[in-house]
Amino acid sequence: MAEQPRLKLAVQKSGRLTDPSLDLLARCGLKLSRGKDQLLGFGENMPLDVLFVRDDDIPDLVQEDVCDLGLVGLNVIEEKRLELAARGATARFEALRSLDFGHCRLSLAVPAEHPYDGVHSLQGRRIATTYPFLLGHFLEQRGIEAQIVTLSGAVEIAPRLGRADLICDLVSTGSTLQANHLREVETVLQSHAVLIRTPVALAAEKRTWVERLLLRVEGVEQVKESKYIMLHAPRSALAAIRHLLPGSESPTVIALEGAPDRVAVHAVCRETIFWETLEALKRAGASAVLVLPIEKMLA
Ligand code: PRT
Ligand code: ZN
Repeated sequence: MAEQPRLKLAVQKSGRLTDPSLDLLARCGLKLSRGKDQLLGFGENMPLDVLFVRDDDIPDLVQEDVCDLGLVGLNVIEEKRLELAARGATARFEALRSLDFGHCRLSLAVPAEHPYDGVHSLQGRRIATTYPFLLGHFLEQRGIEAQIVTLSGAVEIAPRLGRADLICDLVSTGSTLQANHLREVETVLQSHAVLIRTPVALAAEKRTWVERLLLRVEGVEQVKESKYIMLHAPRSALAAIRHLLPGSESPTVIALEGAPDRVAVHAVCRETIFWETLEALKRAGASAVLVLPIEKMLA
């Protein structure tokens, strides 16, 4: 029998996206066997292998069809897209889905004591970055001419070293900026991880597995915030209670044996349930309220 074709997915080898990427795959049911320092992880229960690489290499590996899929930051693919466009080429990888991890923003930041009153203050300045194309595009769209100083890292110390007047770098908590006495002034790009795919048509078996994976990713992302809530309530309070349940479309209402005016309400809530919501439910007449985590969900 012919061997089943295996999908190859590129994941960052060691960095901020590694753990959340592997966590997502594990939640999608993938069991990966990987020897220490091995570049390739073997999917034991799915025809899917994981290639561990530097995040910057992922867009090329996917558009050159070395890998079928990749998990990478939007910042990396958008920079790549602009870099290719500058050379008259077109990016050939395709974004399949945004993911709920790797959140950060590419921002401009000025030394804390530096005055700033709008993008025109950037005119003629030297800006250090590892994202020259995204920054160039941002400036060009606003008609600003500035000098882009392209660095390969340690951007945040460039102003102190006199290499630039300000910086354009990724920010998540803002603590790096704060530690370097820099003040965030503009957002160039809001970023998060993205699942990308090859431009090449996939064989039917591979396509089926990509679709299954996407459905599972969907399920994993949905259950993150979702909870299952169960409660008892007087039938007369149903309208008020339905109104209070966050992000639930049609709760199940069940009659309670021996209590004709009371019902049990079960609902999937697709938003976080706060203590305030539970208190409001109680005030509306609910009792025996239970909130349960949901492990898996398939729409
Ligand atoms: O070795 P390799 O090339 O694979 O890794 P890398 O060093 O290029 O990437 P890595 O692991 O730092 O980041 C991988 C991806 O994570 C990025 O491309 C983003 O999509 C995403 N991401 C999310 C971030 C951050 N948050 C982030 N905070 N990437 C980098 N940072 C850096 C930022 O450059 C700055 O130095 O963290 C610092 C700021 O963080 P805060 O929390 O102090 O604001
Ligand atoms: Zn990198």
